[in-house]
Amino acid sequence: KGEHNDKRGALIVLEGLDRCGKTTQCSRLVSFLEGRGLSVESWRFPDRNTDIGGMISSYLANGSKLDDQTVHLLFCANRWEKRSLMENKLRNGTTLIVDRYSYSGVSFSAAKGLDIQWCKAPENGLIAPDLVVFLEISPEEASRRGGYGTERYEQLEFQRNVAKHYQILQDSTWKVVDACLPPESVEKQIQELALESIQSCQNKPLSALWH
Ligand code: Z5A
Repeated sequence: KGEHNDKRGALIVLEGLDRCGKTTQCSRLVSFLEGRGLSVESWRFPDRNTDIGGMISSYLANGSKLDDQTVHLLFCANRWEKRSLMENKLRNGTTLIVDRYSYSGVSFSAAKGLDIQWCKAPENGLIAPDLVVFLEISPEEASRRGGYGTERYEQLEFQRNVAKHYQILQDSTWKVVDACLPPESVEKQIQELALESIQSCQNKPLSALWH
């Protein structure tokens, strides 16, 4: 199996409050890396294309009633159902740019009042990112951006609570980028961080959340 590890891809996750610009920056980063001839794919969680993703989507659109624990486990299961594909891609040298991951999973559920350790437990064993880019924006600033307020979690007080829990989860893989800078400047910083991570992950085996 060792030979697959020589040139593995990097797992790069973008996180942040709603409307911080993750989607914009994920697609810009993928184009940039493709332009450099790298093998790269754009992923996002929730992945709404699976059966579990469909249940999540309906919940987020206020179309179904589920208790908080159930919702938490659905989001987590949605990552687990993609875990082996994720591992294969990374081992085969494809870098994955992922819009939200377990940090969203824990921060959003803990913000509803669930115990943070309980929230982290089922995420144990998912692949640990090589780099988490946290796009920092205040909930107030985010709410002034386009399209805010249509889904279940898009309320100021709730986003403040999510922000608090994100802070608790910060670890050594995190790089914080000011999401209120012009998009081009955010983009440039993320490009540098991503290139550095793609380079340095070559010497590191894949590891698991959450030690
Ligand atoms: N959730 C959860 O509870 N548990 C989990 O495990 C996971 C997620 C994975 C849906 O996620 C919800 O699920 C989410 C968390 C929860 N709820 N909330 N809140 P989603 O990823 O499907 O949806 P989203 O977070 O709402 O993402 P989004 O709408 O795609 O927002 P975004 O990606 O961060 O931002 P954007 O679309 O790139 O940009 C937003 C606007 O800002 C847009 O008008 C841009 O033109 C503008 N923008 C972008 N960058 C800038 C800069 N630099 N300056 C000024 N304006 C900018």
